[in-house]
Amino acid sequence: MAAVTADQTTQAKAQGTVQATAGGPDGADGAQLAAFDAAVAADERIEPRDWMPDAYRASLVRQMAQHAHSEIIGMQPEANWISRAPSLRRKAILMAKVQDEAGHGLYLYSAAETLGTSREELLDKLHAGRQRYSSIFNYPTLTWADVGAIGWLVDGAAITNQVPLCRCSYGPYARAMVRICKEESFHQRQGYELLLALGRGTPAQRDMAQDAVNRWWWPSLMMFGPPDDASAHSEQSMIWKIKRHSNDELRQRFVDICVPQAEALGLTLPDPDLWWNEERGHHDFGSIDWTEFQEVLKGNGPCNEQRLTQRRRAHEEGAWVRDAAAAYAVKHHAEKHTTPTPTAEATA
Ligand code: FAQ
Repeated sequence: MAAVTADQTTQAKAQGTVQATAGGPDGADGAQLAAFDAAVAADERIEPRDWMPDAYRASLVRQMAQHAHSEIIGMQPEANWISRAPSLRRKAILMAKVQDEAGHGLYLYSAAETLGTSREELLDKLHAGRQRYSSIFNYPTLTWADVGAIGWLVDGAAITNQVPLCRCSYGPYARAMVRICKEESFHQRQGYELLLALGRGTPAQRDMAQDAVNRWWWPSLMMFGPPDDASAHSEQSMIWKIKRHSNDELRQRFVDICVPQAEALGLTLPDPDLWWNEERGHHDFGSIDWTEFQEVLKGNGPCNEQRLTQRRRAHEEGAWVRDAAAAYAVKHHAEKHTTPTPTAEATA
């Protein structure tokens, strides 16, 4: 965060682009808060050692944890198909994708660590059901075409949501997102290409692709979060430039992107109310079942229990790997810091 002038702060506040927080919360003096507000207003990055309001830090940890957990829980539905991929080529691609998701989790847990929260602590909260992961991963993958639908729609929704996060005000999160988005683009294309292959296949393969799209379409729209008027965090997150667009704006963007892609795939989207609104310059679409969304968030989705049970089991079964890595680190550290006994030759 570069030094800011009082003028910049005043100007930003006049434009209404910063949250003017009265007094000195979080033990900050007015100058620290003004510097933070002005840096955000000037589109500068907040870095780990910069002063930041406690609420900003907490909101970032909340969102980044939810995001990191989504990446690693999101490995499960697709991993279900690795052993049943229809060819060696498809299996290699799917394995690479699932490994990428693990990597995304690592980048995000590491980025969250820069805010003073350890990966262990976040994982404990996930396993105890005290932190969320994306609703989308509580749906089952019933056929091979679901791998294509996840790539096209779920990764597609993820990119739409995450490209603006590359401009997030918090430096480590924004930088992690640049790499993640590049990889997500590959994921989206593999899903699209998979569905294209099925769409050009036998009638049974086309039906399987259509059925997968029918099941994944609405849950994908729910990935963007509740409607703006019910989104608890959007307003403040946008003031802080953690989020750059509202949930509904991004959802609309995603629908507009998907409609021509579905046409190119020869598939339909399961929404009779979907039509081009010339006046708005966007597609109108039908109402989302927010009751279903809330039920999934409460833990009552088709796979919530299965996903958490599997995650806890994987964590327990991986304990020996963590123990071995920790023991190696201690040994390596000790070797590096032990002064070697001087040899007779060296002391001569
Ligand atoms: N599912 O006030 P808002 C991926 C929660 S990664 C579950 O609108 P916010 C890659 C929200 O956390 C997919 N919970 O919240 C991949 C909050 O709960 P809290 C994940 C949801 O933060 C592909 C409450 O509702 N992507 O797909 C959902 O401003 C294939 C109120 O909501 C990210 O996490 C939901 N759909 O906006 C991996 C991106 N929506 O904390 C593997 C980063 C909302 O009060 C395989 N996250 N909630 O208890 C974000 O951009 C935001 O956090 C939103 C929600 C947009 C998800």
